[in-house]
Amino acid sequence: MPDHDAEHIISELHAASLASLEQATTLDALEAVRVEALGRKGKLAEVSKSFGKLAPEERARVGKLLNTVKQDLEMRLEKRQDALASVARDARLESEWIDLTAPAPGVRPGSLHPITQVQRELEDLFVSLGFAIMDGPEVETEHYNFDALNIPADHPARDAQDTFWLKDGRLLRTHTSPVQLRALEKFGPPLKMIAPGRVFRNEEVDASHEHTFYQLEGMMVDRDVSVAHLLYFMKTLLSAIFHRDVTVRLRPGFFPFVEPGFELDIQCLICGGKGCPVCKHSGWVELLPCGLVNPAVLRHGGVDPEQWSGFAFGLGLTRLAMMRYGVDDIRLFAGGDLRFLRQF
Ligand code: FA5
Repeated sequence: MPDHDAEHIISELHAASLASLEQATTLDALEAVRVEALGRKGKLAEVSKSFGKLAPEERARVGKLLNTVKQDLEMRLEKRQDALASVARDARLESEWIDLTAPAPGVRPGSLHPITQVQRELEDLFVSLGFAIMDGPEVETEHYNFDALNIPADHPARDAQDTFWLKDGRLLRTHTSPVQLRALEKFGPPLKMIAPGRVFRNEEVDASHEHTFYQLEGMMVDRDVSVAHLLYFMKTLLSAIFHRDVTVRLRPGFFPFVEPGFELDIQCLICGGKGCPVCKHSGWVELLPCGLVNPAVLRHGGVDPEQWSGFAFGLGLTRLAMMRYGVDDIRLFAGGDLRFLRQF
């Protein structure tokens, strides 16, 4: 092989290798270029094999050229490798970037219990109507829970509200009505108040009955309070909670602490009135017993019934939450099952 041929081939290999080097966009592709040009079985190695046939002075010249080309290629490969490595590093950093200030994943915000949600909505509503929010003890005396509400020891109404007694004669309150008396004694008329809270009954648990549940008591005592006032507030309450028309029925109801007394029932929203375990197959759910405060109760509270009159109601808050959210078993509320609670 004549030396100028050898020089020509080397120059061409040089140019071709530089072109492939420029085109290589990944470290792998660059490595392939290196192996092809400079590897043990690469193109330059192949050319140098044919040196044996050259005259010694030509061999020296071509050998020098070959070394220069090798060095040049090595230098450029290294540069290109650095550049590609830094691009690859940037891309990796970009893809692995995390925002250390972002809230930790996996912690989901909690939510209020559905009964608390309904209770708070009602509190907001009644506060906007000028009612005060009051509280009473869950461990009550027989006097406030029964006697002062016109339910003496031998009255059959006590059977409907069987409860848990403490050894000292006190009891777990069966309803929120004792707060009526406590409020009258403490503040006197005129008075507008609600008293949400937990109540207890010693009774068989089923789809719509718990031994521990929530009620919301309400009372307004003023001059000439009538059934018309009572109905206005009951309607306002129901439309605020359900945001839609619900079918209700009003029927006479007996409670010793009201006169006249009513039961305000709501058509069952679980079955649409067709009948189900929640409404005991009647199509109606007892929700809102109410009436005009019995003069005997006003007297017990130190209020003159000749001067003042009032209405009172005892909303079944847990049942209301059932109707509002379409919960078909009351036991779910206290069951602590997060799959249930997370829906609210
Ligand atoms: C009372 O407790 C009266 N204190 C209500 C009242 C207040 C009447 C003021 C007049 C004036 P009753 O026992 O019906 O009434 O209970 C009231 C509501 O509590 C019922 O309508 C029902 O919605 C709910 N309730 C009663 N028992 C249970 C129970 N075991 N589980 C869940 N909710 C119940």
